[in-house]
Amino acid sequence: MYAQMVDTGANKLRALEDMGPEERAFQERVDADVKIEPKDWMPEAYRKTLIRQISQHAHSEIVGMLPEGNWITRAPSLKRKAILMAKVQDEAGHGLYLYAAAETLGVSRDQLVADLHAGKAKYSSIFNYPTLTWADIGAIGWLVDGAAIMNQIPLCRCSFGPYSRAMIRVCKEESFHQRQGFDIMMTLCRGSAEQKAMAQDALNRWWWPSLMMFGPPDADSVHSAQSAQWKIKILSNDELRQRFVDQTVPQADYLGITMPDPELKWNAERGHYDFGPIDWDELYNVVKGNGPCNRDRLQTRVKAWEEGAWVREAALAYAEKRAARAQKAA
Ligand code: BYC
Repeated sequence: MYAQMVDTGANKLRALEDMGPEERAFQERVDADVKIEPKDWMPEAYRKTLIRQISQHAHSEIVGMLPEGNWITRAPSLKRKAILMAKVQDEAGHGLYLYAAAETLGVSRDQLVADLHAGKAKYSSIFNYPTLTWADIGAIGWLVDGAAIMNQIPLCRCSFGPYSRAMIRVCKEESFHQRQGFDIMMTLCRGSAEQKAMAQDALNRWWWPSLMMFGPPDADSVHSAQSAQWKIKILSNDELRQRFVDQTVPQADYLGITMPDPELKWNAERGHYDFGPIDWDELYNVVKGNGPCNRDRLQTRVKAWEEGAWVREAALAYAEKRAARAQKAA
């Protein structure tokens, strides 16, 4: 599969015969689907790529709590409030597994968090859009968690053991998240004309940004070819995006709402939906920090970190006290 990416990708890959003995042995293990574990030899670039991707993924989970967190106090019933609280809490857990997986590569969580707060680290573009109505919470679960699962299922088979294992649990939880989002959309679409219009409006605003979550087109994806050779990426950005469109359009039909894309059409010859052009300038602009909520998201994270300093200090003091007591008793 990565031969296909080499044709379109920006990077040239190294052939096995050009590698030194350690690198060749590493690549042969990857090719044989043997997991790479933290203490195994690995190329420095593989380690750096994983730290980049896993930490961006962790930051996405943490920043991703904010758009939905905004609606916990405004959820329309106690049941919806409890469900949303549990979902947002799950996202925090995903962030923690992922920071822990990144730490196995020799980077500290404090450093990763400091980079996020300094605006140096990326996180998924999607979380820089506002949640204007309750229907947005439905659209996030249905589309954003749906896109996330599409991307994360192949990551369960990626070559790095701690990342692949974290993804298995994350995917199980994400599938509940996706269903709760679809359930919200379903309730709205079966409700009053006004509620259905809210669901349509949320779809209109979240559809294109959800397609952007899969990253730039393969031809412009700088990391794809190398990540495919290392089996960090099992499917390309465009393949995953197409699968997501094919899976989601019938779900919108079932809900009785329409994707905001006049060019969307089933192509019987390809066996896939054709869809209109994506505004890549919008993605690059949001990733550069100019999305509708980038500044607000970072400020909120930094404030939460500063205001939580006393909790971290107390937890550390307690752990030290317990360790000292245990040592004395021993
Ligand atoms: N947004 O060469 P490419 C969730 C960057 S959270 C921002 O294709 P790669 C949830 C990319 O990082 C789930 N940046 O890169 C949580 C790279 O920049 P750098 C989030 C993007 O890594 C709460 C550059 O563009 N999922 O489910 O091969 C509530 C070139 O791209 C984006 C993950 O994080 C973007 N959309 O492929 C609800 C999945 N796209 O690093 C839900 C893990 C691209 O060179 N990550 N960039 O400065 C991946 O699978 C891959 O990193 C990507 C990009 C497919 C995203």
